Amino acid sequence: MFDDGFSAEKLFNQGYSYTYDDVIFLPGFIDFPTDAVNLSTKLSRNIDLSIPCVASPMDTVTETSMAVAMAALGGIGIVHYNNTIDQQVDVVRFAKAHQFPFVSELIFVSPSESIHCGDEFGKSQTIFVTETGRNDSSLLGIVTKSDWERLSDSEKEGRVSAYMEVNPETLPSSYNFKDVAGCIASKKLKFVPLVNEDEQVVNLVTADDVERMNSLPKLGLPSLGKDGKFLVGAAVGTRESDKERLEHLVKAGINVLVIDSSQGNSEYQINMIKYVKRTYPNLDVIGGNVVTKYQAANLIKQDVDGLRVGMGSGSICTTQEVCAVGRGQATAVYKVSSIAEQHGIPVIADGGISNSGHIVKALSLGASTVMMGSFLAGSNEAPGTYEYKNGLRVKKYRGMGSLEAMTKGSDARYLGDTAKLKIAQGVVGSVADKGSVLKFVPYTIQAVKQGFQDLGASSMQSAHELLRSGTLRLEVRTGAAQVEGGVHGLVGYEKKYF
Ligand code: NAD
Ligand code: CPR
Repeated sequence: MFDDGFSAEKLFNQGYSYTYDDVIFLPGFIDFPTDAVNLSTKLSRNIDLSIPCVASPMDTVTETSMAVAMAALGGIGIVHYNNTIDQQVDVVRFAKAHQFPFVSELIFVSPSESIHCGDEFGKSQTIFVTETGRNDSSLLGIVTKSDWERLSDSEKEGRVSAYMEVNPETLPSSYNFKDVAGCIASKKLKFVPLVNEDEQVVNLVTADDVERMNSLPKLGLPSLGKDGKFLVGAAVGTRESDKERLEHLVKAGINVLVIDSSQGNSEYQINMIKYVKRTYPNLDVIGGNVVTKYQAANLIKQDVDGLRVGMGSGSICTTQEVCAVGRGQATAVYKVSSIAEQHGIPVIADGGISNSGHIVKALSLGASTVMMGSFLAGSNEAPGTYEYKNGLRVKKYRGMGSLEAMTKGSDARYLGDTAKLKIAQGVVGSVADKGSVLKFVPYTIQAVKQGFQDLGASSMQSAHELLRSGTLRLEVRTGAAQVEGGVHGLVGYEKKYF
């Protein structure tokens, strides 16, 4: 081998804490096309994914739409727990009831209710009528906004049962996208509700959805469980009350559990892992967060099925500033994966991903997946609505330990039930509109494949072999090298990736 660059082992043992941007890989040898790169991977010991992407358990990132879209893409979403048990369970149930990535807002009323104004129709322009006024009973009728607008004022005052359309056209929720699209086209429908075997509405597909879907890149292999339903993960904390939450999540069918903490090497987490392993031996448990070999070893001893790596690397994070603990993410991923790999435990590189190059770096430094917050938060599928800030269309994105998120629901979890002094470890901000994850994630994955090809890695396994054998060579970039590595010296430019 030529004496050029450094092996990861040498580079990461010099006393520096490196971030993704600090390091750069030297190219390898290409003997396969980009499309031959296989990025299928493991989230945890028993959960396989066809793309290495995970949506973070944050309340501005992962609820139903995101969980469904990520699973449809071949990744996975981890549903956050900054809400009531019922709300988290509903998100999981609802996500698992989907066959493909359309998640219209579903609005229900009971037959005796009235509709007072057009805003009640929400974005989907349709209201479903069921006996209970919720999605847990069978469909009795529907009211569309356009039909409702044609009613006289006195009719609008009346009960919906007086004017709802009964026996609307529906399709079974087991239909695949092609079947649904075919029915919408052949019957010239504007929309069609999809119902389960109990006649409960689980999805609404519009003609616009079909058109949008047809314009997106073709989806690869979705993430499905043995029951043929989308894989969905959920996060819980390490409090006593999280055991009850977990019981309901398991009943709702979660496929994997993430135990959520910024510092996972604690007796609280170890006790929780022991409890989960004892109570739900078939459920994969991901522990974390950790950034050192010592932390990782303690969780590995408890037989975790995956490790989540990152402390202070998140875009909304102030942990390193407030608490003076953490680690540069490139170093953290390399160090933890060095020990996790010896035990066959996949590593999730969590936080600090802002472009496809960061994903290439995380995976080549030993991670099996990346967990993303800000990268996904500006998408159509993230919770919340778009607003305008300085002429830019943005969505809110906040840290789970920001004052705002803590006030919303996690006070007890974060501060101790009686704590009076709130110390935030994150901020509230916003991120630019990125469109649908169904569009930009496939492009991102294609870019990651190009990075792998440049390195000479045709799969996750071969990337990890290049790393461990010392064939992967890398260097630290000086400040000037980082400037040179970005666009520079132009008066103005527009950055478009696809
Ligand atoms: P946490 O629940 O792990 O810890 C909050 C506090 O509660 C800590 O002081 C902890 O020691 C304590 N605690 C936990 N379980 C306990 C128990 N059973 N009994 C008594 N005390 C207990 O949450 P966190 O680490 O503060 O993180 C909050 C959220 O913010 C999470 O979603 C986390 O992912 C996110 N966060 C992440 C990072 C990061 O760098 N990755 C940093 C800060 C916050
Ligand atoms: P980005 O993808 O936005 O860089 O980081 C997302 C990750 O940040 C989350 O998956 C989580 O680990 C971490 N995180 C969430 N809330 C946080 C707060 Cl308040 N502080 C520090 N890190 C946080």
